[in-house]
Amino acid sequence: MKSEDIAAKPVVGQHVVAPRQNQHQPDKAAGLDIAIVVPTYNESQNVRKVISVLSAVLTPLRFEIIFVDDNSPDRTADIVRDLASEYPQVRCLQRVGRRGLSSAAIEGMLATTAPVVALIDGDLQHDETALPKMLDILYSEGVDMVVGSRYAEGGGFGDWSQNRRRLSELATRLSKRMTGVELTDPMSGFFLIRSNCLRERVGDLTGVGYKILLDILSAPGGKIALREVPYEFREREAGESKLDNKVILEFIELLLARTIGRWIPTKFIMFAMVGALGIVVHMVVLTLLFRSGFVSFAAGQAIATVVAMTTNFFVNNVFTYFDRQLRGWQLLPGWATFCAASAVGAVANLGIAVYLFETMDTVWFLSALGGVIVGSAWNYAVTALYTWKTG
Ligand SMILES: Nc1nc2c(ncn2[C@@H]2O[C@H](COP(=O)(O)OP(=O)(O)OP(=O)(O)O)[C@@H](O)[C@H]2O)c(=O)[nH]1
Ligand SMILES: [Mg+2]
Repeated sequence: MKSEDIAAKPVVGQHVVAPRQNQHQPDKAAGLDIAIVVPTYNESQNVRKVISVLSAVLTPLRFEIIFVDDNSPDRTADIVRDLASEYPQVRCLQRVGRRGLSSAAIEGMLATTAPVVALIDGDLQHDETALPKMLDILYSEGVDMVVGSRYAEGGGFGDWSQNRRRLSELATRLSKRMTGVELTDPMSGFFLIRSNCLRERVGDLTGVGYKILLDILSAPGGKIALREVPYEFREREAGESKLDNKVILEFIELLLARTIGRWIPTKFIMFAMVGALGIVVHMVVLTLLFRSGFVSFAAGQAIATVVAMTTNFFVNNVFTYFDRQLRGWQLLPGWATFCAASAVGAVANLGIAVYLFETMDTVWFLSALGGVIVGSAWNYAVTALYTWKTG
């Protein structure tokens, strides 16, 4: 690459943080200029074209293309390996027994010795023709990262439906506000980064979910000097989207991890949110049964407790533990251990609250709060270990 050419080029996008000094030259010692990481899950129909378009735009450079495939049932990994005989720059990292776009991206980016690594989707939605320009900007501006942005002037979302567009805008606003990341498109999955910058912060990444860029930029360890370049998001070439409810829950988990999760485990926060819902369920059921005169207070309280525990179990199963959801027959022992743990938790709650109130002379609401916190922590710890077996 000729730096005199790139220095003359206009910078596209937004200047977020001051660039590093003395970072204007590619690493001469490295054998490669750039590695392109392509996470794939069931992209067998797209990989040939991905390789061919990437090779066409990158050819003057020394590059490798690393596919990180999570053992796709459509045998994407086998097809990638076959294509490597035509394209020697192709590598295949096949992960077995694991899923996840962010973690695949991280492992792919760590697998190369190239000084710069780019991330691009395997369904041809990202504009690969922007890559040489992005690499030019990285060196000419001396920044650590160049991000493709759909929100920057000149970028766009192609044929996205109104609903998907609105959801993306909401998630973008939420993530900017919660993490303080200053970027027009923190949800972008298309960027390039200096490998050493990634390696410096890899220990602080959560690796959760789809939003690897947000994960990197919200990690502790100082701001990253970056530029944004606009690009137009394209239609998926072939195959199916992997976006589902799980992606939304993983996004919530990442945002929690980067905010309140610095002090309290994210799963505990989600568990406590469900616990608060359980109190509402309990009170509604008790009101309906007791106030309407159907049953005695004791019977109403007992029924409300069982209903609230059962609701909490099912909501925790799809919300807090969406990533290790119990299904089919597993639900029965899951429900039983959850109820048993909650019963002991209730006794602990009562014991602590009464002890604080009567023996320690604590104000009534602090005594009650103490009981609730100890009971919830117990419920969380025991159900994590026995119901959802996270130990
Ligand atoms: N290795 C790996 N790759 C994944 C996983 N989930 C998605 N991908 C890949 O990540 C890229 C982005 O996923 P998509 O499902 O296309 O997500 P999207 O582009 O945000 O959504 P669409 O616009 O609906 O396509 C694609 O190349 C997928 O094959 C996963 O669990 N593991
Ligand atoms: Mg896609």
